[in-house]
Amino acid sequence: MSQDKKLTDAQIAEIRKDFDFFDRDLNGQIDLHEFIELLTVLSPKTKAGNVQEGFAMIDENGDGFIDFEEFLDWWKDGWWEY
Ligand SMILES: [Ca+2]
Ligand SMILES: [Ca+2]
Repeated sequence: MSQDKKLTDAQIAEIRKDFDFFDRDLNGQIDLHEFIELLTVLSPKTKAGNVQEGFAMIDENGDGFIDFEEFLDWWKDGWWEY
């Protein structure tokens, strides 16, 4: 039942900043190692075993990287929201 939440440009810019922050090697994609760091910061309670599962869930096209679009979708879903 979740509505497709519209993000404002300002929100997208914020998310972009986070994405760039966690994209340590600045290749425009978040790999599994970068994702682990991200989770450590955003969601410290995540169990190690769930990391790969979570990564696979976000990596919609299954290429082994999270690109900004996939990251944005994940964000919109509010997976980590408190
Ligand atoms: Ca990267
Ligand atoms: Ca991907």
